[in-house]
Amino acid sequence: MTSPAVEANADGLIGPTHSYAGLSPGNLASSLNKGEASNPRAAVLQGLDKMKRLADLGLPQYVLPPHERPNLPFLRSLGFTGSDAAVLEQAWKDAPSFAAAACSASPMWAANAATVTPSADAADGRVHFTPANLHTNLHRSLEHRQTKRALDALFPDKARFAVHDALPAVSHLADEGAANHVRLCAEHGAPGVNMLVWGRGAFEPWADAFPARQTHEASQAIARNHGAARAIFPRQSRAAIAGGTFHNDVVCVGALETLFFHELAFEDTATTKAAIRAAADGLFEPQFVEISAADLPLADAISSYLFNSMLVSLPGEDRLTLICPTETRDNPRSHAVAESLAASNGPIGRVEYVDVRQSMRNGGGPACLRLRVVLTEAEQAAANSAMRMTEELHARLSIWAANWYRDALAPADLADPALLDESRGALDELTGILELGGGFYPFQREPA
Ligand code: SUG
Repeated sequence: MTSPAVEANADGLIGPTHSYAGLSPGNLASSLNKGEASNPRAAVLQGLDKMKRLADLGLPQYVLPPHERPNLPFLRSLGFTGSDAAVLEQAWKDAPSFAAAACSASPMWAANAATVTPSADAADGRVHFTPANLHTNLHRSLEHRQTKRALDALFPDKARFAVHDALPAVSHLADEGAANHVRLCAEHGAPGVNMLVWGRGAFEPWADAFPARQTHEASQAIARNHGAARAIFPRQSRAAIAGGTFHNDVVCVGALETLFFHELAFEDTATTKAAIRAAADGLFEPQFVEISAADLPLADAISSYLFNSMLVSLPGEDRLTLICPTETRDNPRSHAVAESLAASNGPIGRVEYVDVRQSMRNGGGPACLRLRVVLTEAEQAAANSAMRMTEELHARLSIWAANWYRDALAPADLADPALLDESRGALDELTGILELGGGFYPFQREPA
């Protein structure tokens, strides 16, 4: 039986240490912009405006709080001791790469927070989440415990929500979360097809220049743990990874019956389509919108992030809306593809653009910033309402950000102990605003 449900979004609120540290090999924007000064205040406001835009369009929108950065517990675990300022100073002197990793605001990219299975597809009828271990990159591997805490705060009702631990943090089970998951269905509350896309096998030798961040076995383990029905496991194309496609969501996005993707997204497109059709048999007819490399070379797809868009079904509209980054509009080829979609009679009826430039310069487009969570009305009612974006929360967080966030951050500023104090001050206030509960952040807890 189908229960009415919507696809809600939970976006990562961008943290006060947002910076360009070149931490992600294979993510071309991250490498290209290494060492540039950032603007954390503009970044968080861009993210907040995107959240409000989606809420205004009628989709439930939630806020996932930033993590504590610089990550002092991580630096202390490496043997740095003394006052917080002394730890920071020594770490930057003796282990600058670890210090940089400890400062990254990367939890903003909530598409990598977890893989989600809606209750309509889960064997036990609950919504399942597995925080991604993000094993491939040091800075991102520091996220999953706090991510679990945030998901527990947002979805506290254990009768309706199951928040698992991340998979064991080993290369064999490297997992990047929902960035490699696409769900297709007739309507959100109906049974869906779960595509879990992977880049390499757990025991496959991998000597390519850029890492494959998701293993087949990690995807399979998540589907098993969630009791996910109709799970299929297409392989990401090696050529796409070599070209800078560090997650499948850089070249592919889906919603309802529609899969919108680049010709080079999958290792074997024909087999992938056949697997989707077979899994969808009797439920819905999949619609494939495939863009050829002749119309849009892979390099343009990656630099403009056409596919890292949010493909959403808006209340009262028959066709889907594609919410692209402004970089898509600025790239003539991507812009032409986007506009021709809207002009056609296909499943995508409208294209809109959002400015998330601060995040884009680290390889994070509109789709990277959000975790999709299909929720029934009862599940929405069971979520933490203080974390739901409203007109009031948007206003309050905009003022909060203006009070706490810097409007310029050079790489050397990450070592400034005053930034640690500002960051903790901001997070302490946020804990109250979002009703996250006592001891949500490590700095709020008694030392062990
Ligand atoms: O994991 N960038 C992120 C971007 C994640 C985008 N997410 C999705 N495609 N879903 C990453 O590569 C760069 C940080 C730096 O270089 O400072 C970074 O972590």
